[in-house]
Amino acid sequence: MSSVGDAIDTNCMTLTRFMLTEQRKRDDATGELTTLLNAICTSVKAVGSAVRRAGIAKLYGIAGNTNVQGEDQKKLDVLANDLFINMLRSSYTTCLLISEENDTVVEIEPEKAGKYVVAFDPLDGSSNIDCLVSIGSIFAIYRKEEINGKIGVKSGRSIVAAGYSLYGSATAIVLSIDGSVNEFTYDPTIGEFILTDPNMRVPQKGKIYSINEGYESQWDDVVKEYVRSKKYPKSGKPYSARYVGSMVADVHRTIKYGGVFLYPATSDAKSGKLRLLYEGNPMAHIIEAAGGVASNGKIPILDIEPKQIHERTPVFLGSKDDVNEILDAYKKK
Ligand code: P6P
Repeated sequence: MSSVGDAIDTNCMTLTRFMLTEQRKRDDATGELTTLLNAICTSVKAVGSAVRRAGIAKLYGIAGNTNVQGEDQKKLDVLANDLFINMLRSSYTTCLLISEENDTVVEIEPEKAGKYVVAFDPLDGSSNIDCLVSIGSIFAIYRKEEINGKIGVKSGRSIVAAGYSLYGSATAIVLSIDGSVNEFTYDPTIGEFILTDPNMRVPQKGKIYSINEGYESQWDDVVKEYVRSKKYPKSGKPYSARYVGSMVADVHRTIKYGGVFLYPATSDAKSGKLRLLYEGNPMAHIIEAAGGVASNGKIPILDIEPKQIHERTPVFLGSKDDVNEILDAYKKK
């Protein structure tokens, strides 16, 4: 530890050091991914600062327009989206960007193009912004592939790295890369993300279920019976119910404590609400790397081959035993 006690760890493992160490492990590494992740870190620091100042800087409220999802764009949504696009474009590491806030893909000009496709939700859970509930940014970095003569992604299996930032009681980034999941917490005194939870693992089984019970009347029978069995177990104690309504917060808790997060199809939303490329896939990549399961109810989310950039998918993710209990119920149907 440093000579000045615990005040400053003079050998702290920063996200940048972590990425450089990971980069050195691969002979084919060019440093582009490290540069790309540094650009994402800059975006996250800036978004985090805006989120924490929103009330003072009058950034609450809507920007007065709607996004492709038909949702009111909050001022912070627009700010976060501009930050991510500008930082990613100027990193010279991306060739195509897919944002929840943009109707169509953002093609990077050839002189700035790199080898990655990045899909992101710049500020997820923004309906929670004005009431100070945790929100986050979600991203997936895909190897670019040529599909029918155009740059695209075949499935979540093309993901090289994925992560989310959580603007909660602290600002943290959780990153899955090379089969491991690590949490870095932002230290504003030195302006760096510090490794705080190395090699995160989802508990094999949990005691929490997380779903918006307001839609119970719209669930299929499997989901209805599963949730009922957690509330009225044949033996043992009932599960706890926890639902923030901000995917990043609900998934982060699920990784830390175990259990299951469900956003199933409903009679109103036949494919569920969550988007595949920049919500389902990145979270599935993280959950699988941490030893959990992430499925659409039939197949692993990462195996889904997208047909269009904003398509949605049902999401069942979390502890292996808990998610497999739901999948087994679907198989018996
Ligand atoms: P509902 C936030 O708007 C979001 O996209 C996810 O972060 C969250 O998991 C989900 O929607 C909440 O949706 O229908 O429960 O409000």
